[in-house]
Order: sequence, then C-alpha cells, then structure tokens
Amino acid sequence: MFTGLKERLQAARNRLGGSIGAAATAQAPAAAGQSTPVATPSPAPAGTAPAQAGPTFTDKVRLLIIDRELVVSDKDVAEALEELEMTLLESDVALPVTDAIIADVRKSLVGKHRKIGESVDSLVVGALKSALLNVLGKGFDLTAYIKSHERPVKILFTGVNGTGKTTTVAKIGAYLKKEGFSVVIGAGDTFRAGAIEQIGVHAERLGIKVIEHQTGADPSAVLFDTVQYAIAHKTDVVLADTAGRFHTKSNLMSQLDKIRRVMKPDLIVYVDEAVAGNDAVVRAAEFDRTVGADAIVLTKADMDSRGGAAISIAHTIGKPLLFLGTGQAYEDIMPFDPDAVVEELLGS
Ligand SMILES: Nc1nc2c(ncn2[C@@H]2O[C@H](COP(=O)(O)OP(=O)(O)O)[C@@H](O)[C@H]2O)c(=O)[nH]1
Ligand SMILES: [Mg+2]
Repeated sequence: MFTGLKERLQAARNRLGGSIGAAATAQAPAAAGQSTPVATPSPAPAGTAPAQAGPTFTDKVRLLIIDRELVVSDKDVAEALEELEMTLLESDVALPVTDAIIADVRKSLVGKHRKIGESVDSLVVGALKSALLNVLGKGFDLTAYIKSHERPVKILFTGVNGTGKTTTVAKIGAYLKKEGFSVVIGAGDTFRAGAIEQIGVHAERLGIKVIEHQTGADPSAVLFDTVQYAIAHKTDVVLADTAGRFHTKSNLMSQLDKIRRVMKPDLIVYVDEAVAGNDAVVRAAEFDRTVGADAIVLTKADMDSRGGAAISIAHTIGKPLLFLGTGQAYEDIMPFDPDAVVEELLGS
C-alpha cells in the first residue's frame, strides 16, 4: 500500500536531513573557533591538560560542539522543501494539501534550535509526521458511533459506479457482525442488472439478511422497507447499497435525494477508489456539496502506490476517512488509523 509514496517520502526525509546536517557542519568549526579563548583552560598547552580538577580541553570542545545549539535557517531547507513539494504533487497529493504540509514542515524546522549532537533525522521525521497527521485528521470510529447512537443506525453508501460500494457494504457488514452488531443490508441498486444478485450472494455468504425488490424498482421503497425491517427486528445497523451515479446526472442525483429523504440516514458514506487519485478528491467534494457526505471510504488502496487521495481527501473536504479497502476479500478492510498510516509511511 502506498509503496511509491513511502519511497518518495523516504528520499525527501534523507534530503531534508542531509541539508540540515550539511548546514550544521558548515557552522560547527566557526562556533568552536569563536570561543577558543574561553576554551583554553590553562597556561598548559592544549592536549597536555593537567590532571587536576576542572574540565579538560577535550571536555570543553565536546561541550562546544555537541551542546551548542544551531538554528536551522530557511535557506538550509529551501531546496529540500521544494523537492518535497514536487514529491507530494507527483504522488497526486492535492495542491492545497501539499501547501499545508510544506508550510507545516517549514514551521517545525526553521528557527528550530538544535543541538549539534542531536539527530537530524529524528528532527526531520518528527516534522514530517506531525505535518501528515495534521492533514489526515482523526479518522472515524464507526463502532463507537454505533454504540452511542439510537438503533438502528442507518448508513447510506454513495459514489460513482465500479468504485467498490457493494463490496464495501459486504465488508463493513462482515466487520460489524464480527464486532457483535446485528446488520441488515438494503439492495438499493435496482438500476444495474445483476446488482441485486451480487449483494444477495455476499449477504448469503456472510449470513446477513438482505432486503430486495425487483430490478427497476424505486430504491427509496427498498431502503424504506429495509429500515422498517430493522426497526421490527431491533437490528443494530442498516447498510444501504445504491447504484453508482455521477453528480452530473441530475435524474440519478434527485433519486438519491429522494432516498435520503425517505430513509433519513444517520451517516452518508462516500465511497471512491484510492487509485483515482485527485479525481476521487474532486468527486468527493462534489458529492458532499450535492447530497452531503459524513465520512469517506477509499477502496483499492492495495492497488495504489501513490497514496495521494488517502493523504488529501479528509483535509480537502473536511470529512473523516472511515475505512481503507485493501483487497477483494471480506476481511480486506482497515479502519482508517492516521497514526498507523504515518508510521507505515515514515517508519521509525
Ligand atoms: N483490489 C481491490 N478491489 C476492490 C476493492 N474493493 C472493491 N474492489 C473490486 O472493485 C470492483 C467493483 O466493485 P463493486 O463493489 O461492484 O463496485 P460498485 O459498482 O461501486 O458497487 C469489484 O471487482 C471488486 O472486487 C479493494 O479494496 N481492493
Ligand atoms: Mg454496486
């Protein structure tokens, strides 16, 4: 997952560390030279320091070089930050998000007082990690949400065709079942031939109840029935699959609006694929404007080496990432954990 981004960040980390380190060695001799008079401890020539009390000459030099603070300047990091900017843009990180990361890294590094002996790398990694965490946001704990809300919790899945909505509904169904919740799925994609059968097969394999009507039926009616079923059976969670649609197709969008009014979802989850990069970010923003979105799932993260959408989407639309889809199997879904992603990208 995001292997390309990981490699690029690694290179950027080394580059930043290299330029700060080079600046330090350029400053160090001058620093020692300036203080030479103070550093000469006794009339005895350097190197033949007497054995009596008090710091030796080497002790003093050690103090000067290792404990003297250096200040990282804008100039020290300018080039490396430009490269980091290119790296992020090439990884399909959205421009405003790239800008935010660069500004954040610059702010943490420039003007920073650093002891010469202190590891440059830990300084750089710390700056990169906190910048990434700032744009990734907090994630969204679905199980905590369900536990603290009135049941059934109704979750509507939206997004464009083929991004993985139906698969995600099945995976989240399996995940929630494992977490101890009862689940019912509404087969709200009545538009595409075979869609009802597809979700039906998943639901049967997973032992989850599915409510369905005929192909061509009004999806609002199916999802209304699904909610009624959940109320009658005290089911914890309703997962509503829907047909893929484009924000540009006004008839399908008004259908989604009707679904929303009829089923009154507690959460609208926008699903898109990580491999779509910045397109996914743009579409998410458009869906959020038109039908609303409370949280996001990015699928196919297993096929995405760039990581741009995963890095950008929460910060761009201001909604949390809920899960990453990481493969074709039911268990290939990861609650989005910003700390784990940053750890994976930057290691330590
Ligand atoms: N590699 C991979 N494939 C996925 C993932 N999620 C979904 N898919 C595949 O994407 C294709 C479309 O998925 P589907 O759920 O039918 O998309 P929908 O049209 O949005 O409902 C299917 O072949 C899925 O197996 C994922 O996380 N990783
Ligand atoms: Mg589908």
